[in-house]
Amino acid sequence: PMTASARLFIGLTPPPAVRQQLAMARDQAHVQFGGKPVPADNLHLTLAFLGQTSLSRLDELTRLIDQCGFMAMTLQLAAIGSFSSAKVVWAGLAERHIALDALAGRLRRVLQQQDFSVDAQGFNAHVTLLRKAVCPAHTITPTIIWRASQLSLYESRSTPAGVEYHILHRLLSHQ
Ligand code: 2AM
Repeated sequence: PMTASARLFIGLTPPPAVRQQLAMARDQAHVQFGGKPVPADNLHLTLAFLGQTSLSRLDELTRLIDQCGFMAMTLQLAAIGSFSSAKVVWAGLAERHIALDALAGRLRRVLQQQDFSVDAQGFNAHVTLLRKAVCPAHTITPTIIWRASQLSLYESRSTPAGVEYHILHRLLSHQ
């Protein structure tokens, strides 16, 4: 029989207050750069993109996430930039974040070891704010302080109304 699959990725989920600040930064960027604003509900920071994955591996994936040693961390988003090739405008970190890079590295390594497909392009921390837009130069935005305490396994679904993300599993860290 055919096993169902889904488009999956793992990311950090902002708490409501941070989501709201990201939405404000998005709106400001939209005024400046145009494009298509990402719905507030969809704002997140991807750690690893798996793509189409068999749902028969969901339990395995859940366990792997629970065992990746996730600890809450504080992120400071202070830059607006873009990937001109992908035509997305994003909010990015003020500076490199060792714990975040380490978390993404651990996740990606263990996913690869377990034969999940992980995007080949390296980890590049960003929160996509606009699609079909570019910004000509990096700019600075009022700093958004994000206490990141939720790691989520997301399913991305295409619907006629646009992309919807569904959280299939979440790991919370309080410390
Ligand atoms: P983006 O926001 O920069 O487009 C769901 O699509 C999430 O997975 C988004 O954060 C998206 O990044 C990311 N994503 C989609 N396709 C990807 C790919 N091939 N490689 C890496 N990340 C990808």
